[in-house]
Amino acid sequence: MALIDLSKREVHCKIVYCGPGRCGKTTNLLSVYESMAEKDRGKMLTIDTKGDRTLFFDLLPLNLGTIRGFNIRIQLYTVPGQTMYEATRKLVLKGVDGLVFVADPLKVRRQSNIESLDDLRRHLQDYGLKIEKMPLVIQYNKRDLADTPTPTLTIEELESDLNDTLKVKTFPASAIEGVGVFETLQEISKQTVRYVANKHLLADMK
Ligand SMILES: Nc1nc2c(ncn2[C@@H]2O[C@H](COP(=O)(O)OP(=O)(O)OP(=O)(O)O)[C@@H](O)[C@H]2O)c(=O)[nH]1
Ligand SMILES: [Mg+2]
Repeated sequence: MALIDLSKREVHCKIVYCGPGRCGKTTNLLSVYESMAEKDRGKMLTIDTKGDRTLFFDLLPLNLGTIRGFNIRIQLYTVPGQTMYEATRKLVLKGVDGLVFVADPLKVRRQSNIESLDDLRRHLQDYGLKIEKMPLVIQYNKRDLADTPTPTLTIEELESDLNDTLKVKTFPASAIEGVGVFETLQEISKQTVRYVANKHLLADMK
């Protein structure tokens, strides 16, 4: 998917937001869409949605400005989190350059987070990719619920469930309030552009 167009001096990268159903992937993209200036964002495409459940994917193209004279163009995707849409998730992951794993803090979703991360690892493997080698950040979403009676997991519990071995950068967030959304995007964009640039540099040297 990643493409470096030397004639247009453009870098194109694909970043996919993953995570269990209802963790807040679509809400992240909506928050990014609302906070970006019109000139830097394309149309947000929401392909096949029932209520607030994504059945296929969301797509938001962004222009993140220039790095060393290259225009950085990023496409943000979300997968459908519901377990039964496994085949679609795999399809959306094809050609991924960077990943955001959005974790749900609800205690009842503890196992769903773990299974969703395993599902992601497996799909990447099928595409010949190792999760440990990919640009990846974890977002601990819905932190606003920690101040409510809703039973939620602590950051420490989520860390131990999801990031014990990966040890990637993590961001507390409340996508619905627009908190932590930009920080998550900024870090994954930085990692992804570096990864794509290195990959092309190595390919050129072969
Ligand atoms: N309290 C709270 N609710 C949130 C937050 N982010 C999302 N939600 C709510 O969680 C529900 C699911 O959010 P979505 O963004 O549709 O979740 P999704 O991950 O795209 O779900 P699927 O498309 O089914 O995979 C919605 O009702 C959102 O309003 C958050 O930070 N805090
Ligand atoms: Mg969705």
